[in-house]
Amino acid sequence: MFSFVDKDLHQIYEKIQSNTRLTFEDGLKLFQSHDLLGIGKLALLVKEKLHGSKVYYVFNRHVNYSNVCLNLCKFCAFGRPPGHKEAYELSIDEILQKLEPSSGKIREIHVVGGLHPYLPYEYYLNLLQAIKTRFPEAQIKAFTCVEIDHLAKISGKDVQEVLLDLKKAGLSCLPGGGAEVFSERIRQKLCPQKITGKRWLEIARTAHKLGIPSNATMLYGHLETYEERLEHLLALRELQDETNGFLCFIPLPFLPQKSYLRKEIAPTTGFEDLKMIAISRLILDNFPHIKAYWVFMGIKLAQVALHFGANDLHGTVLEEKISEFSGKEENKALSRQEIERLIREAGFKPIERDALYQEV
Ligand code: V47
Repeated sequence: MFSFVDKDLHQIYEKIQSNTRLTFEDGLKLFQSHDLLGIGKLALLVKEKLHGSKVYYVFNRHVNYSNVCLNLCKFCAFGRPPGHKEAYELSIDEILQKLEPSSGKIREIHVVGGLHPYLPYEYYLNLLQAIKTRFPEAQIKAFTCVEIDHLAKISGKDVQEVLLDLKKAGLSCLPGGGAEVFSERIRQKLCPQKITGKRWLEIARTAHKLGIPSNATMLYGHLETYEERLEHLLALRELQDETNGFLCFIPLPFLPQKSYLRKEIAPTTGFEDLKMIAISRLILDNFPHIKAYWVFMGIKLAQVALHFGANDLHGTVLEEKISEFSGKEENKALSRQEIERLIREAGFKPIERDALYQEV
């Protein structure tokens, strides 16, 4: 029997022991509690039930093909309007060259960018085909639901047709970006041009029904309330009940340093980041994996998060432009040895995976 500083956590412990689903109210109690170690203990219990001592990572690379974006969300320091002096778009050859230097077999290539007004539909299909031809062993995780909506617009096709075209060109799964917080109130304030939360969920549903799994994220630590975080998590849990197509959930701490909001919003604290990981593990009982994304969280805190419910440390990376533009002073890459050491020193067993969480 566990003992908790916050006595309210006993009830939640009992629910977890009896596999009773946590409610919105339970989630609120968890967010309002300061018993971080108690919440962490609960999340670790769930994680160990699901994965024993395994912690996953992937030998991967990121490709941010362009920062030109029509949406220009207030939280994003990466996007630039068309014609801006810092705007860029990479040719397919440039992308292949960037992926070339590799000290191991790349298993996942993560491709995302802004909503570019002029790149033609064929660019995206040719990009997938070219990557797949050059790196046949790598699975391609590309284009968030927001980009899929954009591709439907520029091609005049519906979302289902676009997803089938992309799948044929080599797509394995979708990354979890663009979800932000589903709350309309927040979207109106931070990203009024972006697709709604409802549309994001609808596109994820369509992908899952076509056999394309996806990840999900939540951007937290800006203007949202705990209630809005919970609504977001519960909407994901509900869709997962229906499709079982989500692989992984990734809470993304807002990095305000270079965004429009830097003067209004302070960065999240380590306490809040660990709580967010743990509560995600507890509420999302039907999600197989919770990722501690070291690129945004920082390597040291991501390692500690493995004791707070996270069972995935993402990957080796090399270059990732969203965090770089956002001012995150972090390593750009981790070697396989470094990732494995972080996992082992935390007391877990490192398991290399592919984009679909198959062990390699
Ligand atoms: O959708 C943008 C976020 C996301 C900022 O699926 C910011 O495995 C913090 O989704 N501060 C893209 N966050 C990243 C993403 C992701 C990352 C790693 C793994 C996976 C996966 C997905 O980054 C965007 C947005 O929510 N973002 N700007 C910022 N200043």
